[in-house]
This record gives sequence, C-alpha cells and structure tokens, in this order.
Amino acid sequence: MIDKEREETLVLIKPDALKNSLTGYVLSQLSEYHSGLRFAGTKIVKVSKMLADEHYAEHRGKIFFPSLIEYIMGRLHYPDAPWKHRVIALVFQGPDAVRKIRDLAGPTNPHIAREEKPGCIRSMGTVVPLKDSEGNDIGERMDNLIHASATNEEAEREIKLWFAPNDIPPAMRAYPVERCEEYYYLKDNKLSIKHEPGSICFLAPGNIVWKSDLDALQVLLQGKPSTCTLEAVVAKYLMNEE
Ligand code: FUP
Repeated sequence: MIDKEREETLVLIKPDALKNSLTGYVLSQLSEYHSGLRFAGTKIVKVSKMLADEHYAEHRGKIFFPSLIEYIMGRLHYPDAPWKHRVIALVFQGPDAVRKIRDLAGPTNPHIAREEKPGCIRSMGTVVPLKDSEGNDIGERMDNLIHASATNEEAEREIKLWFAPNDIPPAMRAYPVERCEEYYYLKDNKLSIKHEPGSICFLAPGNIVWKSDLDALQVLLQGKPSTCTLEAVVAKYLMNEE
C-alpha cells in the first residue's frame, strides 16, 4: 500500500443487484457521504469464465463453486438474455477503504446479515439451496448483491485482476505501473512473444500495465511458476472482447 489516502478496495455490483434495480441504492449507500471514500474506477464487465475462476480462485473445488461461477457470470439471473450478463466493477479509495466498505456490505450470508446487521446491503440478499441430481441438499449459494474486498492484500489482487492501469486516473493509482516494451500473445492458453496464426495479442508496446503483471509474464516466459497466474494477467487485458 502506497499511503493511507490511496488505500483502495474493489466492489462488484453482482447480477442479482442489477436484476432487482438495486444499483442506485448500493451506490448511494457507498457514496462519499456514507463512506467518506471516492470513486477511483468504474466499468461494466461481461464476466468471462477465466475472470470468474480467477476472482474466486480460493473457492475452487468447493461444492458451491460451479454455482458461484454461474452466478457471477450472470447466467442464473438472466438465463435467456445473454446481453444482460454483466457486473459493475468499482474501485473506492480513501483512508480505511477496505474496512469501511465491508462494514456497509455486512456479513457474507444474507440470513446472518439480516439477524446481525439489519439494513446493511447484504441483508437484502438471499440464500439459495443447492441440490444434487437426486434432490438432496448439498450446500447453499449466497446471492448477496455485492462483493467487497476482505483485506488490503485481496484488494490489490482483485483490483489488478479487474482493472488495467488506464481504467484509473494516474494520480489515483495505488500500485506501480510500467510501459510494456513487447507484444504478448495467447494461444491455446499458452503465452508467447511471437505471433502465430490464431494467437491473440493481449499487450503491445506502449501499453501501460501493472508492474507486477510484467514481472509475472517474465517469470512465466521462462517456464517458471508465478504467484500471479497467466489467466489473472490476461483476463483484464482481454476484458469485454468478443
Ligand atoms: P466474502 O469475502 O464475504 O465475499 O466471502 P467468501 O470469500 O467467504 O465467499 C465468497 C463468495 O462465495 C460469497 F459471495 C458467498 C459465496 N459462498 C456461497 O455461495 N456459498 C458458501 O457456502 C460460501 C460462500
């Protein structure tokens, strides 16, 4: 974290909030008047499988994971309207940003939120039982309207996953950036600096990128494992592409 004034946190307004026209309500709850924080970035995102998987990476393998991915991709709330599959991603900035937004969001589980903190944003959500093919309860999915980063470390990972530096005004960026000097391509989920038929260019010379993304790409090009995966780097630079 660079300084307290530039502490940042990621908020996602999820498909259930969009479907229920709660966007305005959520934004007014999180406004500077209530939170003391300011907007640093905002975008409408069609969530790809790659992005959803990376965002919820810590929950891979859990029983609710497939349903959680379908939910954040908008497929559950808009099954017949793929053009409505999107979330609103926001970066809020200011002292204590992570804690302030988590407080306004409330507990993860909407049932608990209603008991412990009536009136918080997530208290307006719902819990959906998950069943196996025989109809037995196997878990639950929490449709809790918004995501809010849980810690400063998570906020950095998530903001860098959802936002490219140029989505945020230069003076508001909290993390170091660099100018890209190479072309980087993706083909069959493999990284390359050479173009081949069918490969997709996701970065080009002159692009402004998170320094940590470039560091990760250098490590990955050498065939070594990186703490930041190739998918986590690529997902944002290919965001909203066909
Ligand atoms: P939070 O940080 O509050 O978003 O909570 P978690 O990281 O624990 O959970 C991530 C998302 O998974 C939340 F939106 C809730 C959802 N979840 C379920 O749908 N079912 C579960 O059993 C647990 C979590």
